[in-house]
Amino acid sequence: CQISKKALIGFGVGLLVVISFSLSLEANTATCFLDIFLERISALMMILDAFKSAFLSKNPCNITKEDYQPLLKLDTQTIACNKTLFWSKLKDLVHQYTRVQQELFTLEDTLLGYMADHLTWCGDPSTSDLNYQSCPHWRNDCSNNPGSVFWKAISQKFAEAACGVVHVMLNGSFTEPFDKNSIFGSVEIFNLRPEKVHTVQAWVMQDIGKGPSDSCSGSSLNELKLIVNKRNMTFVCQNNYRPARFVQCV
Ligand code: 2NF
Repeated sequence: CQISKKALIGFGVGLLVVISFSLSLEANTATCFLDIFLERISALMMILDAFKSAFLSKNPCNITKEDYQPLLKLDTQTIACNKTLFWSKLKDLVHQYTRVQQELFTLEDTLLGYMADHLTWCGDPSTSDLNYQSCPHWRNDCSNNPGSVFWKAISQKFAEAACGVVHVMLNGSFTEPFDKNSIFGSVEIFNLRPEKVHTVQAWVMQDIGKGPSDSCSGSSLNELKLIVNKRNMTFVCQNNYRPARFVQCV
């Protein structure tokens, strides 16, 4: 959906909910509550300002990774080792799965990923306001649009921070579950740090009722295995990982 004033308010309210929740765990006096609340509001305002500064008043086809650096610097959230879950071509299932088992975290389970998921946004060089009319589509119009650059930048940071065993859920009902041109295949896999990540665990999930188009033994997964091994990490692959299969069946 196109970002609108409502979406921005939603973005702010969402952040406030996250802030208030963490606040409730920490503060047990009214004064402390107020201090922390004001501190978090100011953090929220800084995050919103950094987000808007990345693309407002700029050509929406000429956004760079550097435009989002101030925003990324404000994001200090970390995911524990062995808890990162990447995905490609399987958005609904992967998020149903993390909602149910709550052990692994996708990019959309982090603050920035959660806030931007499902949104489209851009600016216009002739005004300092959001463009409420139209934004370039990443596939049809231009690749350096605010959304694509944002997702690539935060995907890169998410991958660079991963450690231990990393997991990826791929769609075995596609002929190429591992797509070299996807963000997983072009950004995330190449930004894992072999000095911190020892194993890539792939789960290849087939749609219920559809035959497999590709599986762990297919050429697409073999291509992923070669990339992982070449980068000195171990590759492990499992078809239709049972805990995720149960979620698919619900
Ligand atoms: O919208 C998101 N939540 C999103 C967008 C882009 C990337 C999330 N990601 C992160 C996730 F955390 C995954 O680990 O990258 C990984 C998934 O991206 P993928 O490209 O490997 O997987 P797809 O299923 O092909 O795409 C996922 C979503 O991203 C959009 C696409 O329309 C789909 O909604 N998308 C893919 N490439 C781009 C791009 N270059 C894109 N949106 C903007 N620019």
